[in-house]
Amino acid sequence: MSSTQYELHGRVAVISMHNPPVNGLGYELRRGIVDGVKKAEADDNVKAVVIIGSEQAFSGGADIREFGTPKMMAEPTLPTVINFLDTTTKPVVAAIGGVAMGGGLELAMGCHYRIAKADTKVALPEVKLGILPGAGGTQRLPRLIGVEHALNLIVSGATVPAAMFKGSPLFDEFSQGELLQDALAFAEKLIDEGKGIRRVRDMKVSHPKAEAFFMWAGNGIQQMAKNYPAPMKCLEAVKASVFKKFDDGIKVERDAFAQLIQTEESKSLRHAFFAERATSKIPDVPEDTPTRDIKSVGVIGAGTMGSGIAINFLNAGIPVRILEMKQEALDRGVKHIQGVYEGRVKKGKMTAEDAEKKVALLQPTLSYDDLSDVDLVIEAVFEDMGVKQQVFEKLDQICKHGAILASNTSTLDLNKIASFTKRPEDVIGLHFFSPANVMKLLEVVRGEKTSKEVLATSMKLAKKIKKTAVISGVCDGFIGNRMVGRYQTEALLMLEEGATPQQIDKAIEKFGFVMGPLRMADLAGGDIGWAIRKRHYEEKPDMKRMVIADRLCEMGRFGQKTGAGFYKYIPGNRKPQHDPEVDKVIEECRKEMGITPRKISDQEIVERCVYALVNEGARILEEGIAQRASDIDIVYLTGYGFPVFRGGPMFYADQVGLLNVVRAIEKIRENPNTDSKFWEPAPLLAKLADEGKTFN
Ligand code: 3H9
Repeated sequence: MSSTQYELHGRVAVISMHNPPVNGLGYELRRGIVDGVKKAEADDNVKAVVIIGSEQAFSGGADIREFGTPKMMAEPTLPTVINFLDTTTKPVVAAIGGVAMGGGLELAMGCHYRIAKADTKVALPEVKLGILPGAGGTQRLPRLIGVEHALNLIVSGATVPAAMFKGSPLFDEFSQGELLQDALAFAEKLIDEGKGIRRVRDMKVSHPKAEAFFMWAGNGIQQMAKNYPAPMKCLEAVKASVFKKFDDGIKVERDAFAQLIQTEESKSLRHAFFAERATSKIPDVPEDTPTRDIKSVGVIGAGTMGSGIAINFLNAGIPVRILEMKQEALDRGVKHIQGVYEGRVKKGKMTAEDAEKKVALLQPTLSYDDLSDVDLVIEAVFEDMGVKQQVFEKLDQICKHGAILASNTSTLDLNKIASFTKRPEDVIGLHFFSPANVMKLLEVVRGEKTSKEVLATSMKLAKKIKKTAVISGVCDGFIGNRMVGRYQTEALLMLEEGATPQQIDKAIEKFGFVMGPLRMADLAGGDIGWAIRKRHYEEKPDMKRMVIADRLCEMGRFGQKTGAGFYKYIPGNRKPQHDPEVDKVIEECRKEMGITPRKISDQEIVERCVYALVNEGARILEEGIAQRASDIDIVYLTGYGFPVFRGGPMFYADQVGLLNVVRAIEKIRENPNTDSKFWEPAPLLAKLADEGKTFN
């Protein structure tokens, strides 16, 4: 089917857009719209035109896949299409339902009239892609809804319902029935009343205290935008709508668009957009794979992790039975869950009635038998194979046929865990990140025997509980923790060699991470990393010890929870404070190891930490643990605070150039304090670098 269809309905020509899934305004669609309107102009019997999309989408905006390709610039471009509408003689009505976003909303604003379903999702979300509306949105929206509202919407990229603009000329009418029929009736009325074209560009726009308003708004935006140039450009363009003539304002917008689309930030954000959507695609699990109904969930363990996991399902309206061994621990978990909901009510994020309904879905229990009929069980018990064995053997005995048995393990061998049951095909890893009710990432660990049905069900469920699910194969630490282990190791080695915790964290945070590696270790709990290290020391007796970190743990310094780790903490305050005690420990350890401290540059800190992620990521990719490089990026963007404006470690490496990454890695390898085996460039990285290729 071609991208547009042209049909006559009496005196009205209807151009319907068909470019699934979201009517992205790609070249063919743009061409079809212009051809359709030209045809209508040439037909004396046609008195008005309606442009309509599908039920799901009027249009999701410019086709982002075309960005950076010749098709994007092929005429008619979107600005040309919209300019063209301004030159026509017959009224053009946009009939809007589903979503009208970005270029889609700009197309609608380029039409002379608009009728919409009240629940249409409306947005100019370009800023989230590191750009600004580039087809007149910054000039037309202020004319239709006022400067302040328009600036808010453009800078935030927020999606709001069309009904919010009732009473403004953004929508002339709201359709109560069938959209096309209502649009046709609206167009007929226009014709009957002799209403001609009405161009948004001719409307007035002003603000009573424009200078002061933009100054004030600019200060706020500047602070919020930090590493992103787009929000300030949005402000400049909206400001131009007030202070400049329409065409000059459009020029400001076009120039900014042309600049922003070339930035690393925009490339990274666009990469993240597609990467996030790619994660759900599993090459050997077709989209029509049957799934199981998950109507009830059991969670084993009511600690921070277990109760956080439970909240996800309660939020989605799925009843949860939460199990603990002791009443006291169970009560603590339930109290924690109630507290989270109370907090949401206090913050005005939900009503007390809603919160009550959610909590009512929770059934605390001390008996495994209460899990016999749930559709999915997730265990969040102590990270120890022996403990997991007991839990899974028990689950195998009591759970009904067809129940999915999931482990929240973050490092242990899922295949081994599955082998404790007689139904390994029903066993899967669902690795939530702490706090589990807040963090978006869910690593879905596919065991050797996990069935496709169980995998497809888990991915569907992840969507329902609003997680970004990434598939990982089985290995120690899966994707995220396996990589972070290497990253943390480099940070600890640099402590030995001469850096301070403050310097390391500052350099990594300047690079854009939400938190440096040592602050992160203090937040996660030093004991967790220590337990993993001790297991590794046992498995590989000749491996290098992390002397400083081990010493701090031996002193009971487990980070925030004990008030001291790599930093010290004042009770009730999470802000890390420099601790001279730590300096002393570091100095002692260096002496014991015979290391003379040297000055370490911020560049070295960033390269060693980030390229450790890249090198391990390349191995993970080559081993097939991750399905694609962009999945690794999503793990890091959503679970580990990697700067979104850098697109994730693998995308960042692509931008630096893999040959440059290899050269830097070879240099790091010359340092005798590093693990020279690890710092051999991963074969895949070396190969891609050689061939001048990229990961993504
Ligand atoms: C723009 O308009 C610039 C202009 O100002 C100026 C131009 C000169 N293009 O999210 P979903 C794909 S910039 C291409 O899972 P949902 C998406 O990749 C644009 N593809 O569905 C996925 O593909 P696949 C401003 C797009 O129902 C599929 O559609 N607009 C586009 O949860 C389904 O997506 C935006 O930023 C696109 N524009 O949500 C809107 N949009 O199946 C971005 C989607 O192969 N889009 N796809 O994985 C969205 O926010 C959501 O997709 C939307 C639907 C709300 C529309």
